[in-house]
Amino acid sequence: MGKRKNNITGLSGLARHVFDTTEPTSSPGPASTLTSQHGSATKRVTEPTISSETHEEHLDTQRDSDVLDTRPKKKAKLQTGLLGPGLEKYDATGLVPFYTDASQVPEHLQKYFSQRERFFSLYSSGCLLDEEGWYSVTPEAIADQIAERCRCNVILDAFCGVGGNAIAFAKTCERVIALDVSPVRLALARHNAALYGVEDRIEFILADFFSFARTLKQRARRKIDVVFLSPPWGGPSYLSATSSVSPSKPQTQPQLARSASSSTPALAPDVDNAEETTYADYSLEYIRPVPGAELFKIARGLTRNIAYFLPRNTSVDEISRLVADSPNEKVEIEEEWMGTKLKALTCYFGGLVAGQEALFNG
Ligand code: MGP
Repeated sequence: MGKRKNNITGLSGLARHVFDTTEPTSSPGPASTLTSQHGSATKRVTEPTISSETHEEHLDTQRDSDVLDTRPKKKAKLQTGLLGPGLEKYDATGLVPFYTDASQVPEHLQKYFSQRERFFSLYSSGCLLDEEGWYSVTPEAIADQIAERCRCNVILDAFCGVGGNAIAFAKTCERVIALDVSPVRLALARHNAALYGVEDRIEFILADFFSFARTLKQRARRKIDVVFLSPPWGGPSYLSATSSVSPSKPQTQPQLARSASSSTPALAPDVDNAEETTYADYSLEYIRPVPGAELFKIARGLTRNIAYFLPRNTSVDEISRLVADSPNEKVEIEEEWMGTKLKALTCYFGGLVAGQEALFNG
């Protein structure tokens, strides 16, 4: 990936977070091992604005509990579930395989299985992932970092998947609304949240973000402080995605220089990684189910405060153009590193940007 400029209009800076990952399957270090060129965002915990009456019965959506209740033969599995006594109603054991050994894992998922404890430090206690979850879940240390930046009252996780981010948000936010269009993934997310003991802070809603956002705007009954967008990037081959918009071809060039922050954890030198394959820019057009700029616009209809989780090779020009209609607004791009590998970018907008906190309630 080429060097990312930070002098493009609308960009305030480039932060870099490095997580020590010398041991592929070891648990990520505690949050205190994170390093940043920027300080953490100010805490913004306000009084809850949601009353129990403002529930989704008015929304054009279906709660996951309705879905779970309709699943047949669930009770038979509850006795032997991974969650154990007391958590049977959240237990999704049997919906997907729980792999305990690499020999059980299909070839195409092997590289993800080897990172299982990076994804969920409690993996071995019984975390469950479906195929899409394996290749798209946010590693726990990164999810925790993003959640710290997004600390607020109510956060909407628009594409919750198997729950990696929602679980992290439950640690820093009063309330998490977690949406997904897949009843299976939603059940897995709730199962995983129960393993982490945070399921009661998350509302799992079977809904697509677009109809949910539309209904929410129409009813204006619920204030969302932050929207987190971690949409499908177009599958595991997103790095070489192509379309008529911007053809891409892998090329080789030196990897990006790493932050020299004094609190950066010591990393084992990785000679093999001195050069890494880089790819042409990823266009927001590749995002599914709607192009990324359109998705952003819908989210901004709910709040200015957006955290957008994007591929590491996303076009910085396109990111900066997202706020072209608000010329004084800055965007902050945070690089999420694990050891010597850049995993993804988190782009912060509105009051989530360091130095722009005044926009948070605006
Ligand atoms: P990756 O590049 O596919 O994995 O995804 P890895 O192991 O770095 O691959 P390698 O081939 O370079 O060794 C890196 C990270 O991006 C994953 O851990 C996920 O957090 C995230 N990610 C990957 N995909 C395909 C998606 C996606 O479609 N949507 C979202 N939201 N995140 C994704």
